[in-house]
Order: sequence, then structure tokens, then C-alpha cells
Amino acid sequence: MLLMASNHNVNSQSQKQGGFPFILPKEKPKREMSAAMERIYTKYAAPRPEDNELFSQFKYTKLKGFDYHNHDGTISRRDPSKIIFANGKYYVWYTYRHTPTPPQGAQKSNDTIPSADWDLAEIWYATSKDGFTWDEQGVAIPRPPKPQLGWRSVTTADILEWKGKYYMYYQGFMEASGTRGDDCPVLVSYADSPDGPWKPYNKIVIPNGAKGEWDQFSIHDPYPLVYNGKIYLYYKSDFDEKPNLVRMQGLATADNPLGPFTKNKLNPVITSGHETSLFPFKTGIAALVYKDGNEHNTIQYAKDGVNFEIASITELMPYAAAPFIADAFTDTKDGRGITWGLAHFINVSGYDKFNSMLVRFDCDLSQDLHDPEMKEHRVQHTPEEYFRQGLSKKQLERLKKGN
Ligand code: AAL
Repeated sequence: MLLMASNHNVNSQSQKQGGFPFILPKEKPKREMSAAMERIYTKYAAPRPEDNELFSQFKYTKLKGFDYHNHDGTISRRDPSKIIFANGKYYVWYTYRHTPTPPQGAQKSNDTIPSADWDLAEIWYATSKDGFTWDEQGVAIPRPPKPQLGWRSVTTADILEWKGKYYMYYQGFMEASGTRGDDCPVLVSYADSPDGPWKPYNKIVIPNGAKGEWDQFSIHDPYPLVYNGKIYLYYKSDFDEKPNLVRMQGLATADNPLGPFTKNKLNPVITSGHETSLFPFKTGIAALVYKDGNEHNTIQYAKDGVNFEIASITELMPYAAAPFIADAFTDTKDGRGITWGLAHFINVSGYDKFNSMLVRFDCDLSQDLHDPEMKEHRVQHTPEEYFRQGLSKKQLERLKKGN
């Protein structure tokens, strides 16, 4: 339903103020304005995207060092963790699937045939000196033997550094994804070194919600930051019924990495997006919100880490964005922001072979970088790209009937 535009009738007072100035004022002018003009001075960091620290384009680079069997669907890497820097190099963890066939759906899946791109998966890791060429190190967290937690698949990991130790949070599946839905809780393992060995906690650390609650079936994309002296673990849940699945983001906080975690009473805290991607920025938390929901393709900001507002609108956003965040765990009061990270491209070989690949993104969402090229606001697509996503057979039939 269209909101009734607030009443901004022109009156004699506004006629006296003359027309809006030719040079766009940097500060909010003292004059009666439309709702849209008010908004660029009250809702955004600057009236122009070029000057908005929380606006950026995203530039993508193919990574070196990962083999995908020519993307035949038998090897997939996806859902990278935030990147950390330790021992003089960058580290990233990700979901690694290597199966004899591409995913075949829950009905056809078995102990070797995956139901989904992240079924029968493990958590692997890689290191890099420059963030472009990666040296795959192998498995970090294997699937444990049945019936241990996560025996079917361990996926979608993210890292926390806390008091000199490392904690890896991840989804632990006890059935093939798609049996009912993409249902799982979150588990955690810990280590003294980013190279492991990782010791499983062997208890569910972020439990599913109670029956009938939004997050009763899935706790996805665990994403820990340190904020306000606590662990702020953001996560996603898929809810409502297929085919109208809704994806929103929740928050759970704890004083100890092994819990107990307390879910925020205002959950869900972000109404859109898919995987969780956030970073400390100034005194608050910023979020990359892409893919799903009313507010997809936005960068959002919460002064308190809970109540998010749209800070900018952008496009071609990184899916499963996993930034390098130098101050992710320092409990900073002046988050510097991000300039690069890893993400994933899904359905790399077409929608019939559900397989993914890791990719690098670069951006300027940083207080310490000023890159005007990242503040352009027109992504160029070739005509072929528009035609490739043209009318479906059903739409063409509708049009034929209508004419
Ligand atoms: C991803 C993430 C979670 C889901 C699946 C694998 O994009 O949202 O990890 O379970 O898809």
C-alpha cells in the first residue's frame, strides 16, 4: 500500500523562500522541503553518494589457488568466513564440498550423493599473503561420525578471536538439507592457533527457537563480532512457508564464546539480506544487506548494533560477503570499516548444477580510504546481460494472450 505522501502543500511562506538553490547545499538548508529532500539530509550520511562513507560500489576479482574440476559440480567452495590476519598471512575458512555428483535434491540424496551445494560438506581453510592468490591448507573441521552433532554436514563457518584463543562457529546438520527445510542449529569448535587443531564443544551453542518462533528450524550464517565488551553473534533464519521463504537476521550476545548466548528480544534485527555480513563502523555496526527482502541492495547502520537504518542503496553486492575486518574483535569505539573481503558466486555452472566458487571483492566502506572510483553509482551492464535475463516463456505467453 502506498503511504499517503505527507502534506507538503506549497503555501505563501514557501513561495517567499524561492526555488531550491542551484548548488546542492552540503548541509540541510533552512527551508520547507519535500519528504525526499528532507531524507537526503536526515537519513543519509551525505546528500550525495560520492560523499557517503557508507556507500560503495563493489569490484570483483577471480582468485588463484582453488581447483573446481572445471566447475562440473563435484567440487564447491562457498560461504567464506571473515578473514583474519595472523602469523604474517591472511586466513579464510569456507564450506568445502567434494562429492561424486553435483547436488541431486533431498529425495535422491544418500550417504554420498548431496542434497544441496552445502550437504556432505566440511570446513576447509586457506591462507594468503595478498588476498588474491590463496594456498589451500585442507580440512579444518571434518564431519564428525554419526550420530555426533553435525555428522551430515558442517558448513558456513565464521571465526572469533577472544582472549588469545580462536572459536569457529558453524552450522551443524543432522539430516540432508531440504529433508524438511534447510534446518540446523549452530555449533562451535575452538583452538589455540588458527591452524588448529580444532576441538568441538559438542553442544549446540546457538539453539533453534521455540516451536512457532521465527528461528525454530534454522540458525544460519553465525557471524561473531566483539562489541560493547561482549560477543555479538549475528545470524540468519529462513522462515515462513515455501515458496514464500523469508530471510531475516537475528542477534545473540554472550560474555563467553561457549555461551550461554541470549537472543535479542527485538529479533529479527534486519528484515532483509541473506548471509550475515557486518562490521564495526565508528561507534556502531554496519551491515551489507543483499539478495532478499524489501531492503535488499542496501548498506545499513545501527548506532547501537541492534536498530538498523538504511545508510545507502547500492548494487552488484557481494553474496556471503566475508570482509577482512582489522578491528572485528578489538571492541573498538571507532570502527574503521572495510575495503576488501571474499564472497561467493553460486550456480556457477547454471541452475541445474548447484555449485559455487569463492571470489574477492573490493570496496570503499572505510574511514581510512578515499577511492572516488568506488563511489561511482552506475554499474555498467552489457546489452547481452539485460537480454540474458529477459522475459520468461510464461510471460511471453501472457503477453501473446493479452495482445
Ligand atoms: C548459504 C547460507 C547458509 C545456508 C546455505 C548454506 O547462503 O545462508 O549456509 O544454510 O546457504
